[in-house]
Amino acid sequence: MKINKERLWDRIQMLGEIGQSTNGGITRLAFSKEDRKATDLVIGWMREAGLEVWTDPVGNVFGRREGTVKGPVVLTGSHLDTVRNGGKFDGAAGVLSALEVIQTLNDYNIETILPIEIVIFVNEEGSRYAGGLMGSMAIAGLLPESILDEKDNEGIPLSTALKEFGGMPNQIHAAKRPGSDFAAFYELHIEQSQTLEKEDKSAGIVLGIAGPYQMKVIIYGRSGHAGAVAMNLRNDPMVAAGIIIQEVEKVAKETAPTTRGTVGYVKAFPGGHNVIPEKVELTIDIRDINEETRERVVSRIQKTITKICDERGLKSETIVTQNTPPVPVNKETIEKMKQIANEEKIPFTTVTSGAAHDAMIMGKLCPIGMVFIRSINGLSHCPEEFSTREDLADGTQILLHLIKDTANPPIIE
Ligand code: HGY
Ligand code: MN
Ligand code: MN
Repeated sequence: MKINKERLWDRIQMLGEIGQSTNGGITRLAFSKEDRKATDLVIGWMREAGLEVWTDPVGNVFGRREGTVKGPVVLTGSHLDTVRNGGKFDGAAGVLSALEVIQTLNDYNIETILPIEIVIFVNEEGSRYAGGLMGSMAIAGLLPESILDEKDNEGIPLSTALKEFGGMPNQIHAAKRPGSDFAAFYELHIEQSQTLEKEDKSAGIVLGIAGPYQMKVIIYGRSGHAGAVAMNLRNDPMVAAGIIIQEVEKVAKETAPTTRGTVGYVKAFPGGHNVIPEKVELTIDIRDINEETRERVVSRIQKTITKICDERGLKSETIVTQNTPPVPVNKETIEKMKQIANEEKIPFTTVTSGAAHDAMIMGKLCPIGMVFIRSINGLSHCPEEFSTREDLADGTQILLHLIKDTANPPIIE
């Protein structure tokens, strides 16, 4: 049984046109019109595949293929929202490979005992509204009510954007589903790093997912004239931000090969070339596959922030926007995936994921599995993000058998 790699590849290309800018970068921010357009395109394909389709109150879309019994579902999928100026494979590959699995089972007239559902999680990236992993957090019942008041750069509250997208902001807790609904959750995703390329393998079997700890730090200083205020009279938050940014890199480099520290966003207020800023806002993203290591890094950086601000007569405020612990994949699923890859003669290796995924949250409800496909030059979250049609087909072939076998559990007489 082989998936239809041309159909899958054509869909990736069609979807990749939505939100694409002239430089080839894709911007499909959560709940935007581009996000809506991409979601509607996939809903149309889901319906063509005979799936029963519905949307939950936070905007997650589900497509269901019945089994021969009313049992727990095998859930599979990913996200369609992107970062700003991102690529066409991050998230989309997981949604469309899941759909390809359904179409292939249909093409071969294969029934399964358990039902299968595809999911499109909303706001995985947290690029427009801080946090991310929103759709899976809602399903797991972990979404804080406060997220509705989050504002984007234009000052639009998430609740307004969600309503326009077709969600129901006043019923977000109704998106919660019990773990008993699910037999397992499987996600195909691009690797977004270079292990598979360096080892010349098309597929990666994920052993565990590093957990992101993200915070927004606001440093308050004293604004003033860039020419008039003498250097020794300044309380300049921008200089403090610069020292903190260097410290994030230094601590991450010194700690462990799996530790990551990133400052992806800095914003000065009022932001004039001849004005000492009144305040500076920056985001800090710390990750590691080991939670204790990650906690150590976070606490070192928080101490540095306090020390630098005290020394320079500044005030600071830290808001934690995401704190998801690292998640291991269970051994049984890993062995099953290895067996499938060997049977399908697909070159694979085992990897850990530095990037976060909805599978981390779903791992609180049911067993999870992730299959990675090779990212050319390890690039992602940029227009150069690329995976080949063959690698996408190989990863989907593993996903196909993983889903089929899980949805056809051995009947115990
Ligand atoms: O940030 C991440 O790891 C994911 O791309 N949202
Ligand atoms: Mn991403
Ligand atoms: Mn992703």
